[in-house]
Amino acid sequence: MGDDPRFKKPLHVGSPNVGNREEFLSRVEDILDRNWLTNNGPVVQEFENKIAEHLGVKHCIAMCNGTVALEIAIRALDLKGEVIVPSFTFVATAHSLQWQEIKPVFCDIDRETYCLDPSELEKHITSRTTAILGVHLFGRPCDINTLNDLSRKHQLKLLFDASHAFGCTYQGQLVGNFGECEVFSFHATKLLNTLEGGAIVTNNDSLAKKVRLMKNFGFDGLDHVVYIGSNGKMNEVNAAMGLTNMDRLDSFVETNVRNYKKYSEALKEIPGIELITYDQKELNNYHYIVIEVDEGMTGVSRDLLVDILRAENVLARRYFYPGCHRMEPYKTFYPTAGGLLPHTHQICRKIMVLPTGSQVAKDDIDKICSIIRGVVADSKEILRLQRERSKQ
Ligand code: T4K
Repeated sequence: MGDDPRFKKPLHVGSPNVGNREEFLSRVEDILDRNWLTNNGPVVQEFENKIAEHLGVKHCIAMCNGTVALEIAIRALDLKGEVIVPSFTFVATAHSLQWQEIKPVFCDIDRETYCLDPSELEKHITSRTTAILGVHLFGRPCDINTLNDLSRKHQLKLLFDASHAFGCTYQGQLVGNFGECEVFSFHATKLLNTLEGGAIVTNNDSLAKKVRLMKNFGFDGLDHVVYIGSNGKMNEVNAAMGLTNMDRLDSFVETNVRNYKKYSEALKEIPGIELITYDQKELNNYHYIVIEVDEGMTGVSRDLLVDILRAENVLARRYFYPGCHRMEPYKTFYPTAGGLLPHTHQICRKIMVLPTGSQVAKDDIDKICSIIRGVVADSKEILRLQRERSKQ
């Protein structure tokens, strides 16, 4: 295996999907000819319209990245005090709150969906709670209806970090249409990439207007500032990459589905390895190949398996280990936050994400799965021998 030339070039999780190179370069040529590079240029406007139309949402405000988009959404919604979030997410979700001195209150996740567990949520609500920030992790949407009911009951704002869920539906409607607003990341590693980028999408006219001002320093016309603002603008080249990739979106998803089926077939016979499933009644982008490793059954820990794959040039990831509450500054600020997160702890220890996307060939998947199969078989044999020996 170590000599296989294909593995000289590592297989990454997060390898970018890039559409037609010529189309992208021609768009960049146009941008340079026009000499309009940023500040709400025509390519950004076209990209925003395309995303809004695709999602069936009234407003899309493109941003420089998902983290700044989250920060601006939180600011525009006037959130304060405490906001309930999962700990099991990329740390940017928590940072976007703490950055503005809002306390992220970590709530446990549902064992099946890995999203906020609504039945755990009410125990975290205090007089200081202003919102619920759900994350549609790995493209599997939160229990949006129940979160909606809870937010209404307790008069909280509800918004979503939809970074992983572009092209996914909840009860037949595309993610992007829920809560006060939803935030996408278009980072290079996402299904739809603009190199770096993100967006706030919303059906709320006044929120959209505020967000537009806030991402441009609060300028409402020349020399006239109405809010404290930041610089969250997407530039023209990022939008050109976004438009180019939107043209290939269907083929990216088709490849992901094909890869998912291949993994599913190749992994199904391996005891203790379980590939997460996606609801067949909904659309999903299948952008994440996530497996749970049951150490009791495989005889090998998730971490050892990650290391072995790495030694074979397969760069699997332990997303989102160890959970935000065990990272700084959260573990210092909120040392008891882990007390109510049993599912978070369990899932953090078990899961890993495997490479997929348009850079991953069918043969690569066979190789990756055969490494996993081999490791599990070997460790079972070692365990058997150890047991036999201890009986002697
Ligand atoms: N909320 C959620 C739930 C998120 O997942 C994210 C981002 C955000 C919010 C914030 O959105 P942004 O502000 O980023 O737009 C990566 C990404 O940088 C990050 O965007 C993403 N989540 C997170 C899940 O993954 P790292 O620290 O793991 O990045 P890194 O450099 O280790 O790269 C990840 C993998 O991708 C590696 O295997 C290498 C591969 N890769 C990466 C890049 C940039 C490539 O093959 N080519 C590339 O160009 O965070």
